[in-house]
Amino acid sequence: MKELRVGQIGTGFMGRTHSNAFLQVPHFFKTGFKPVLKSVCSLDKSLQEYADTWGYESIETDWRKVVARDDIDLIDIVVPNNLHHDIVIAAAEAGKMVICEKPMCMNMAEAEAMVAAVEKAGVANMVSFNYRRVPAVSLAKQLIEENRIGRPFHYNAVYNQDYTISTNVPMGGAALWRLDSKVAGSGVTGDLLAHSIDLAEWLNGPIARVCAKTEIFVKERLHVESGKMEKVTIDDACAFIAVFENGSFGTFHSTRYARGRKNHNTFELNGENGAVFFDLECPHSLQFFRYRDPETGEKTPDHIVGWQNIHVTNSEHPYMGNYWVPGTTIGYEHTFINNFAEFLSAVNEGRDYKPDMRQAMRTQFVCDMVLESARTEKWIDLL
Ligand code: SOE
Repeated sequence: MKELRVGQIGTGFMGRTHSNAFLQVPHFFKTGFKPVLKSVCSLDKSLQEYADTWGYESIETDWRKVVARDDIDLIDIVVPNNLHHDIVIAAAEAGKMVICEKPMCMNMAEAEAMVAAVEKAGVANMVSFNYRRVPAVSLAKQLIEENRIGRPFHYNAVYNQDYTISTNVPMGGAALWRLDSKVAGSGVTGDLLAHSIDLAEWLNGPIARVCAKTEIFVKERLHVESGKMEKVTIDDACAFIAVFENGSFGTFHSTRYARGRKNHNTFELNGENGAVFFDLECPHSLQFFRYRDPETGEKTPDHIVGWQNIHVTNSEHPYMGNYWVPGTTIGYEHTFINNFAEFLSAVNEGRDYKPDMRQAMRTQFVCDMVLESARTEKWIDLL
C-alpha cells in the first residue's frame, strides 16, 4: 500500500467527516492507498485538540504553508465556500491531488478557473457529493441502469431542514457561515439543492430548463462578526420546476424552515416500468415499485403489485459487502468512507473519478441558473 499524505484545511463538521473517512478507508476497502494525516490547518482555538483527536502529525495556521509542503500529496478542503477557489488553484499549481467539499465554490466564474487549474496541472480531483454513496442511492442508480424504471416521467426531490426558523439564530462565524451569502455564496440552493441536483443529473440525466422561486423569511439577523443586525441575502427557501433532456418533468424544493425536518433529503423517480423513492431519514431503505420486469417484459400480477421496501443491507448491495453481515447497518459517516474509497481506487487504477471538478461545475452552473431564474422570474435554458 502506498502512503497518501493528507493536508486538511478546515476543522469543522465536514473536517471531521473527512478525517474519519481517511482513517477508516483502509479498514474496509482495498484502494492501494493508506492515508496518513500529516497536517491540519485552521484558525480555530481548538486546532491542537482537533489534531490530537484525529491523529494529525502537525498543525498550521496558514493554508499556503500546507499547500507548499513537499511531504503532502493531497489537499483536503473543508473550509467555507468562499475559500475553495483560492485553495484549489494553489493546490493544483503545487501538483497536489484535491478533495473539495461541496458546493464547489461561489459561482461559475470561480468554477471555470478551478477546473482550468486542476486540468492544467493534471491532478486527480473530486468534489465531495457523498449522498451518491449511500448504498440505497447507489442501488437506485443500479436499478435505473438495469432499465427497471423504464422511460422516466417524473423526478421529484425535496431537501428540507429546520434549523434557521428562529429569528434569534445569528449568521456568520464558524458555525453559521452558511447563512452569510458573502461566505456561502447562496443559501439552500448551494448548500442543499446542490446535493439534489447532483443526484438528479446522476440518476436522470441533464436538466434542460429551470424556472425557480426563492424566499427569505427572516429579513435581518445578528451577524456574529460585525455584532450588528444585517440584511439576510441568502435564499432561505428555493423551489424550482425543471424539464430534463430525456423529457421527464422535475420538481425541486428546499428550505431550512420545514419544522420537524432535520436532514430530509428525498427523491422519487417515476417511470413507465417502475419507480424508486429514497428518504435519507430512512437511509437503509429504498422503496421500489416494480410494474414490469425488463428481463421478461412481464407485468407484475395485479394482486401483488405494490411498493416494496428493500432493506439495503445485503452483501450484494452497493458497498455493503465491505462492512458487516447482512441485515446490519452503516451510517452517515460511511457515505464519506465509500466516496473516498471510490476516489482512491480510481486514482490507483488510473481511472476517472466522478464527480470531479468538471462534473461538479455543471452542478454549480445549474445552481447559478436556478438563482438567476428566481431573480429574473423567467425560465432559463441550460443546454
Ligand atoms: C447543512 O446543514 C448541511 O450540513 C450541509 O452543508 C451538508 O452538505 C449536508 O449533508 C447536511 O447539512
